[in-house]
Amino acid sequence: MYEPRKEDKFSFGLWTVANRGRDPFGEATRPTMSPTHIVKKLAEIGAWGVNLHDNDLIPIDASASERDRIISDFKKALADNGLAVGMATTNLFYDPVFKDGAFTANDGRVRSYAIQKVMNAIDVGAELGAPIFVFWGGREGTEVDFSKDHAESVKRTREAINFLCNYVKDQGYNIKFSLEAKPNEPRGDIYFSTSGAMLGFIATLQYPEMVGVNPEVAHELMANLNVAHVVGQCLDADKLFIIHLNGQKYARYDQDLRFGSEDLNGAFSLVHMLETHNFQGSLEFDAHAYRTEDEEGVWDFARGCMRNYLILREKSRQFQQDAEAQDILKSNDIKCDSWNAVASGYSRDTAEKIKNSDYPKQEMSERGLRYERLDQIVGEILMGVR
Ligand code: GLT
Ligand code: MN
Repeated sequence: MYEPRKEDKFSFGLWTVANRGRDPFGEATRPTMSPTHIVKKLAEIGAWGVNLHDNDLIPIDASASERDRIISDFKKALADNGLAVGMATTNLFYDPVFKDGAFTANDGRVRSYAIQKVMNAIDVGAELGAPIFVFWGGREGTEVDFSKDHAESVKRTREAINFLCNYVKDQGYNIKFSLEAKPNEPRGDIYFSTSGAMLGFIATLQYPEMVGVNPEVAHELMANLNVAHVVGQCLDADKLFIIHLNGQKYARYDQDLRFGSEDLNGAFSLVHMLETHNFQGSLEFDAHAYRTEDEEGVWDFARGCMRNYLILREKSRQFQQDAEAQDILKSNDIKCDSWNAVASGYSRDTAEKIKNSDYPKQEMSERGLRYERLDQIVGEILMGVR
């Protein structure tokens, strides 16, 4: 029942399972893993796809012939193992040249180099059949707030994304862009700190229909937000292209823990939203194994992410079939003619009618909603006693 299948569309970044356990206070605890080995292992454990940055696969200083050889080996591994590429992206944060940002660097040459690097990465993504190309601007931001004009930074980001949308169209690629928000880390403050900020920005672009978002659990929690609510707004806007799943404790550094290992209620609410809205995009795990693990622990981690999602999906179904829980939800869903009129659009007549209506304010105020019971039911489902 909890075995991943291709149609679940689970994927992992090369950078996630290849994470070597390095942190700001300590060296790597695991050896490197080759991309082709990762592809083989991911297929073995039942993932559908793999995600990558340009430099997860191709070293930043590779020659053209090295690049071609690496891509052809990787394509062969994908074909041999029946794995898809869920998304591709550009590393615009690791190299020292991006120390003050890529599209928002004060140095126009850095901004132009970033455009060049992204176009090359888009070419790689297109060659590998990636339907989505992600932008995560880890270095776009400041520590010193008066070092940049923040309105100018937004404008420069728009100029970059508009240019790159045109590049994709010009090349005839079948690729859409997805913007990923994070409030801070590695910069003191990162621009477009939440998925909500990204949604507002997308509406100002030349081709808004080409651009969506991929909220990440940990990033929204770092901003003290509710991920299920965030996902609700993205779904409503038809902008949830993919999602980055992981685990995170509130108010900490970016932990990127195994999905479902923290905040079980939050993870349940998120899965419940995705499942009840029949989300069709890929479910991408952007997390890594604890620093204590060897390679076997990495695959335990990866299996655990998928298994936890599938368990929570099953729990969501159980909740949807729980007569008592559904009864509580139904008893709170009270239909009202005035609201039906509001929902069907404004008319002077409706406005007049509503102004002249009497609503049973006291009864509405006094009615208990039974959310205590509802939450207990879900808790018992999650704890496995119901
Ligand atoms: C980086 C970051 C992730 C982004 C990746 C895409 S890289 O590890 O923490 O959230 O999704 O650039
Ligand atoms: Mn991510």
